[in-house]
Amino acid sequence: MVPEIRHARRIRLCGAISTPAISGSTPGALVIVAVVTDTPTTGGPGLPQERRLVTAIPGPRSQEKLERRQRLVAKGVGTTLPVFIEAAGGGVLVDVDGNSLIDLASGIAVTSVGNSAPAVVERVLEQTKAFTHTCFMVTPYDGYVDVCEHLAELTPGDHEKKSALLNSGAEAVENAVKIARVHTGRDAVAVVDHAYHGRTNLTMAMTAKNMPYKQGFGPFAGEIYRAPMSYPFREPVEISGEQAAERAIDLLEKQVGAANLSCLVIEPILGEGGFVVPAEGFLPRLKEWTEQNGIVFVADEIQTGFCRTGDWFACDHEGVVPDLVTTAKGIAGGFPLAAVTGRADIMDAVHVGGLGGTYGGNPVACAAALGAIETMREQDLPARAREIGVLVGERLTAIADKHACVGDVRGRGAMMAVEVVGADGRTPDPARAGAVSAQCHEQGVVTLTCGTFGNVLRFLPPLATTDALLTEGFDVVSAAFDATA
Ligand code: PLZ
Repeated sequence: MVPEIRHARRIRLCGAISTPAISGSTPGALVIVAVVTDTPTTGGPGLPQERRLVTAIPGPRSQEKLERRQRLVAKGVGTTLPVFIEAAGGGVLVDVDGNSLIDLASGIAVTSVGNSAPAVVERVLEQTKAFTHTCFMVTPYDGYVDVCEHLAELTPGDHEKKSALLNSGAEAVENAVKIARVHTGRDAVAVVDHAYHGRTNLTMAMTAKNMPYKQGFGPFAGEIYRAPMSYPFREPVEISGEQAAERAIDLLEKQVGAANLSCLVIEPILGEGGFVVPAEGFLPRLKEWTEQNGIVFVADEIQTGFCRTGDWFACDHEGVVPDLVTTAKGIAGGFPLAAVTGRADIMDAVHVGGLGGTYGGNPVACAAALGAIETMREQDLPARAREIGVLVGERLTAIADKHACVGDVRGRGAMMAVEVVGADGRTPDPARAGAVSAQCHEQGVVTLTCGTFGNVLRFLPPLATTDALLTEGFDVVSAAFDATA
């Protein structure tokens, strides 16, 4: 008799034995011993790398859990794709109904090395067994200093560097501003249009978009000034990167005064703001101007950093060497870790005890970062991001050729996007972008939107994904554009 396996997901094969160990079976027959278990499937790269839909999205088990989530979790915490995840690895997420989804989001640019990457898991387990916390400010440990050593080596520039480790991207940005203010003795902070820097009070003020990040949460921190960004697709007339930089500089000089600015904080490619790639020359000119005026240039590489754009850092592309760099997300394969890294003299401007926090540079998060960085180095993930960029770029260009609603294809490496517009080729069409994304979700592909106007579909696959998954994923994206036409 062949047993029917209804919920393969929940059956773990424990081994095969030869009878007569089990009474009543034919001596010598092979008996497969299986145990039904609630233990979740192990994630990591060993998971079958496939899209598999066995229920509607969300499936019944996810729906049950969503009802519970709604009862217990604050409404303000949103959900992009309402399935509960049980295991993930490589380029897929597996939900509690047994659906395997193609991941084109990496938990917002975090799991670049893949979910449960072996080197991350191994080091985390080892560290967890040794000790989980001391607070680095109370009694130090090697992992923290090791991460700082990697950061000094990998971030742009070969000058002497130091780092401080924190828990989240927003916290890293806040600390960069604190450091720049002490170093310069100035208050004002310059940011750009469409910027995203976080959800804490200071970083909300630095973030451009009101809904959902700022609405009702004021009053915001003062002394934040916003300059125009280089946004090639939306320039009324085409201007060069240098010209766009002069426009920003002129505004800051007239409205703030260079001598009052402590720092300019900028994402080298805007993330939440719409994957806006500034025109070439924009960043180098801004860097030059900050140097001339004693302003600290802070590159927010929280989304772009750690191989995402095909270099270790997006600033590398044009050889821009920031004074300070903020990192988070991809640094630790999914563990909460963030950093400010920069010129030793600037970092050391702050008095002893002025920087820190209970968990900043937690030993387990540091172990995860060491595993993630080791993986990026060994597998040359910047090169993999460039390969992904070629594949995804070709697919998106093909979609743009077919659908006039794609006004712009942009990005770099494994950080690519399309901007969706109306019939005039310009008016943002967030409804269409949302419909395409929703269709992808229904078909088992995890996509995200972004942009000040909500009309940008962005793609951030794990660098650990396969070409086959990317190809299938973009078949689905392409079909979603057809279906919503
Ligand atoms: N700087 C450039 O991309 C985080 C935000 C998701 P935290 N981006 C994802 C959301 O809706 O909250 C981000 C970023 C850049 C800073 C941050 C903030 O990083 O780790 O989310 O605090």
